[in-house]
Amino acid sequence: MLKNIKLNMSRRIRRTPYTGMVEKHGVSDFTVVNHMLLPKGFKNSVETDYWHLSKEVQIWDVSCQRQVQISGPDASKLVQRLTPRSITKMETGKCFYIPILNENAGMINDPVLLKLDDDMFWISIADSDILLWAKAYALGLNLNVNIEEPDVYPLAIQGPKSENLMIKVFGEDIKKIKFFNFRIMDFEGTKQVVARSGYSKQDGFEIYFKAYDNHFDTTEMGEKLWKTIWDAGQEFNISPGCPNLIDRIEGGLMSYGNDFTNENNPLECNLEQYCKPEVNHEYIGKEALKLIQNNGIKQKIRGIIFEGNPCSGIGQPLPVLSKDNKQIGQITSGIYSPRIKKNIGLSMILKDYWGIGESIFVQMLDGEKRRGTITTLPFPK
Ligand code: THG
Repeated sequence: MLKNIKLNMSRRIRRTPYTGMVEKHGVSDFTVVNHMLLPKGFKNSVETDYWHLSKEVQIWDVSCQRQVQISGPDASKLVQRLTPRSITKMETGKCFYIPILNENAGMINDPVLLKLDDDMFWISIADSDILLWAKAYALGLNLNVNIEEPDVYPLAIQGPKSENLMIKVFGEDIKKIKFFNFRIMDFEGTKQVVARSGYSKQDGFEIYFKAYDNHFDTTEMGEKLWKTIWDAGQEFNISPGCPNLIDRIEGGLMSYGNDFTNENNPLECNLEQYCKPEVNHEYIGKEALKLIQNNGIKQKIRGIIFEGNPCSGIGQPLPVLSKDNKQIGQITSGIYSPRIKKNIGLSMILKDYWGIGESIFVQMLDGEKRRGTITTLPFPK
């Protein structure tokens, strides 16, 4: 296993307008998502950050949530072809969580879709290259669209005090933004997309920061936004943060590439509510998904609570075993929950064993077997 070995930085690993700020705040680790840096930790432990996130407010550089902008006369036609979720009734100002499938109904992304106008969408992607996928498909279909990755750098403000902080910076209209909706808000004379959303189970917002005019330098303006929020956040005990593993797992928020891959279909990922069999529109993977919908699935993502010493986050999947020692799945994200006071994990589990309350064993990297139980997602409060 790799330990304490540095990852070399290069131009291919893109910095964000806020990277300088997170470095000043003492970032300790990064990961790379969509070829861009994502902070993974600061000075405090994941557990300290977890408690802070659940009580206060944090500022996160989630610029790696890249936008695939689809605009033009055929924009909605293309977007609809990319997902089983119907966008017929989607209004401007809405955010939709959408599965994107390949031709075998394998998941290739689980982004948030924003409708900016009837002919303008942003697909806020997880870690896979949807830009090329969408471009190739549009070329093949000869659609009249423009597809690009705009200079948009999402900044997340998460935690129960996020609303009061955002009101201080953007005004009372912040209160009018409902969950998974966005509004255009003013910052220093620029128009910014501000959504009530984020990769945590706390209240929170995402500012899809863009330095619209060419006369604004993106990094300068981004740092200004960060500093403005940071200064306003002092009275709310703001701290720098990042998507928190404990909060994410407790909340059952899945991570593409970790908890599921293109080997998995959306039903295995508990996304059936976005894959209604009765929709009329064509989309990539429809035939394959129909077969799966008719035949049923063999495995799905469940929660697991397991015993033993607090687990500090797992670097590779851990086998899940039945009572008679057969491998029945694997934990793909796991950590100790200080609230549940047990280790918890997200895991893909075979059908015969996915019943709630089923007793299982988790095999640690050193071979130790620990008792565990299958639970619902999100984890019980
Ligand atoms: N915000 C934005 N873009 C993103 C993410 C994000 N892109 C990558 C990644 N995260 C995509 N994955 C998710 C997963 C879950 C949610 C959002 C993005 C999420 N789900 C809610 C839930 O499960 O409770 C609600 C979903 C719904 O309304 O249907 O928030 O975080 N911009």
